[in-house]
Amino acid sequence: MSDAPTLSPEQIEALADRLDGARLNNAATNKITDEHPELTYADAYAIQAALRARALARGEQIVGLKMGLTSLAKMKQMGVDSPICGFLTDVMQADAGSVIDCSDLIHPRIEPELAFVMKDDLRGPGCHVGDVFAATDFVLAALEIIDSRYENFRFDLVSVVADNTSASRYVIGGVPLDPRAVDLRTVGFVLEKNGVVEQLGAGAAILGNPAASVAALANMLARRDEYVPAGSTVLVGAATAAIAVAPGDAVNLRVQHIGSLGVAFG
Ligand code: OOG
Ligand code: MG
Repeated sequence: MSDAPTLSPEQIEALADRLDGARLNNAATNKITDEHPELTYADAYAIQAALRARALARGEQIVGLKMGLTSLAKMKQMGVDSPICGFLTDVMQADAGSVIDCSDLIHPRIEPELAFVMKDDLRGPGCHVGDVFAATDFVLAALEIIDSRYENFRFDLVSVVADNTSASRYVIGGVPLDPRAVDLRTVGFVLEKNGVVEQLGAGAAILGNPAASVAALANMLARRDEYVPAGSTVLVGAATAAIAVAPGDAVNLRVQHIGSLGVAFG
């Protein structure tokens, strides 16, 4: 796939309007490649940037970044083959122990992640796990609630990039961990819904090492002259497949060495 833009600025704005409307009205839309089969990554990240500009214009604050599709389990579940990134705003943050209102969402799924909280800027290209360890303040456990704005949660890579990688809500918690204190590759994840174990994982599922996901993020951003700013929360991508949630569900994640956090749906 070529990476040159194919859409005009007017088309990019119109598609961002459509996706933003779908997010604000909780109404799924058809995927962008249905009408624009030639959509490139450059187009898709331009649409994502237009969504970010709209969020900023209505007072949302950018608080972090997310990687997506960094594990084989996720790539298989969604039928795609490479990592992508998106942005996180303050309105996506939900408190551990809170109840998330499903009437604000289309078809939510939840997935187990780690969050790296950065103390220094992290810039690519050439960023590696050592740079990530040096720039990280601490790591927490995280649950990401994804909610594709596309019908039936079906998309291809460029469509999901345009949709800010399905970002919807996230919850962080547990005891802050120094990422150098343990081997993040063997850290275990247990995801339970309504007291039943639904998914099990280990850190190595995430690009071999969750810190490698943060390095990959900095290297991807560098291609667009962007970087991971100090103070950002970075979600590294799910260690397992995502599970569907509905009103009445309670989800709990336990991450070895970090502890547990939960969220419920109403
Ligand atoms: C795309 C977002 C993937 C992850 O952690 O892999 C993602 C999706 O599956 O809808 O956030
Ligand atoms: Mg995710």
